[in-house]
Amino acid sequence: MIGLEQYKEKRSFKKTPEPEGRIVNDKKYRFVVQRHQARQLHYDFRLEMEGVLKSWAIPKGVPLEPGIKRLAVQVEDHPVEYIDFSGEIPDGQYGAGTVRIWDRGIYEIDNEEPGYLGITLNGEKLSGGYALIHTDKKNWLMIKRKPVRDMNIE
Ligand SMILES: [Mn+2]
Repeated sequence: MIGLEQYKEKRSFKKTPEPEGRIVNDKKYRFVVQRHQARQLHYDFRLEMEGVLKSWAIPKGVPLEPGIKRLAVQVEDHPVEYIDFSGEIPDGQYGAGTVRIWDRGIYEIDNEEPGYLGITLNGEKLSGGYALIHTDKKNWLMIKRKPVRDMNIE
């Protein structure tokens, strides 16, 4: 088990010069949002995860303001190379239409539980905390989380 609880329990950081410390999560993964003008316009949100791109189609796009919920329909995992794809999918092919990269950047996982994924995005357009909440079957809701006030400032 990984954690600093035992380390912290044994020490009083007001009295010892030892570092209180925090768990360092230096793993940075990429995300992309592709604007996909297919038969129906939608935005494909993809997270680099476990060697693939976990993917959701969001008809109304990624929410930009806290509190707005957007339906995000999980679709099949895509290959990591798809993160750079921009182009025309020919008529008659699956998803025929135009794909353009709408935003890209890196993300961190803040919290992962069954049916819940809390992430922080750091892109060119999108930034801050988001949550993906599983509702049923392939349906998830994507919500921009409200900024958390810095607890250390008094
Ligand atoms: Mn698509």
